[in-house]
This record gives sequence, structure tokens and C-alpha cells, in this order.
Amino acid sequence: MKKIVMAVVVILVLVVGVTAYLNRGDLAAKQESQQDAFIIIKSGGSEVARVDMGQLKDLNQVDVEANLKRSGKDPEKHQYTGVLLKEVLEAAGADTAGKDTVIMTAVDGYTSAISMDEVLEDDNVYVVYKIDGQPLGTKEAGGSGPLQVILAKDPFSQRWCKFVMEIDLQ
Ligand SMILES: Nc1nc2c(c(=O)[nH]1)N[C@H]1C(S)=C(S)[C@@H](COP(=O)(O)O)O[C@H]1N2
Ligand SMILES: [Mo]
Repeated sequence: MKKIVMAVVVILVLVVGVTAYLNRGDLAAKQESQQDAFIIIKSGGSEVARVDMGQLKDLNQVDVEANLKRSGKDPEKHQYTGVLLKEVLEAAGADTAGKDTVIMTAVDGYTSAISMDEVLEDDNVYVVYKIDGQPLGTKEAGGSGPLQVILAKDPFSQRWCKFVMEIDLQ
């Protein structure tokens, strides 16, 4: 009996250890994405490029007014700074032709979907890194970044993606 219990304990310890080992890449990528601020661009689920803060700042910077609507609170107008998502995709060499949806995934597991038609508008969907002139801050620091996707024309902000990590064209 004792031997069986011991064997079960050993197996459980091994399973936990192996799982932790297999997940270490995921975790490292998440932490890195937070510290170094980059977004993985995918097409049909496969990575096509990574865009980091430096590359983002080489693109056309704009200030955008948008309404942040937090649950249970009145909408607040804020000025965000960033780049149009379509220009980010273009710079990353991601082909939008034939794609109709953009799925964003965040470091907290949140996902939101926006239509390609919205993404291709001239003044709607942005990847931002500043709010009211200040860095967004990480999730740990109580912020919404380092990078966030906003929809300037969305009167509610539930489809905005804080702490964005991946953007997949489907
Ligand atoms: N990564 C992530 N993005 C998110 C959310 C979230 O929980 N995680 N919540 C959404 C919702 S419901 C709203 S209203 C806005 C603002 O959320 P906040 O009130 O938590 O700031 O962010 C949206 N984007
Ligand atoms: Mo919300």
C-alpha cells in the first residue's frame, strides 16, 4: 500500500514538473511581451512578424481622442497616442487581402474580435502606447499596456484590447 502511494506521489510530481517545463516557453513569452512591449502578428494562426515599441515609433504617430467606458462609470474622454493598426500590419508585411476578421489576444487571456472593414477605416483602430501623454503601464502596474488596441469610433470600450500580445488575421 505504502509503495503504491509513493508511486502515485512520484508520478504526480513528475506530471507537475513536466507540465511546468512545457509551459515555461509560454510564460517566458508572456513576460517578455510585457517587458519588451511587442506584438506577435499572425495570419491564419501562424506568426508572420513581431512588432516592437521601437518599430511602432518609426511609423506615423497620431494623437486620438477616444471614450473609455469602464463598467459602472461614466465614459471618460482620453487622448491616446499610437499608430493606425492597418499601418502596423502593412509595415509588418501582413497581407490583409481575403481576411475578414482580426482576433486580438491579451496577456490576461482576454480576446476580442474586430472586422477587417473596421481595421481598414482611416480613423478607427489604433495600436496605442500612451494615454494623456503618459505610458500606459503594465497590468502589474495597474495600467492597460504596454500596448493596447483601441477603437476610436466604438462608444463602449469592451472590444478594446488592453495588454495586447497577439493579433491574428483570419
Ligand atoms: N486584456 C483585456 N482587455 C480588455 C478587458 C479585459 O478584461 N482584458 N476588458 C474590456 C472591457 S469590458 C472594457 S469596458 C475596457 C475597459 O476595461 P477596464 O474598465 O477594465 O479598464 O477594456 C476592454 N478590454
Ligand atoms: Mo466593460
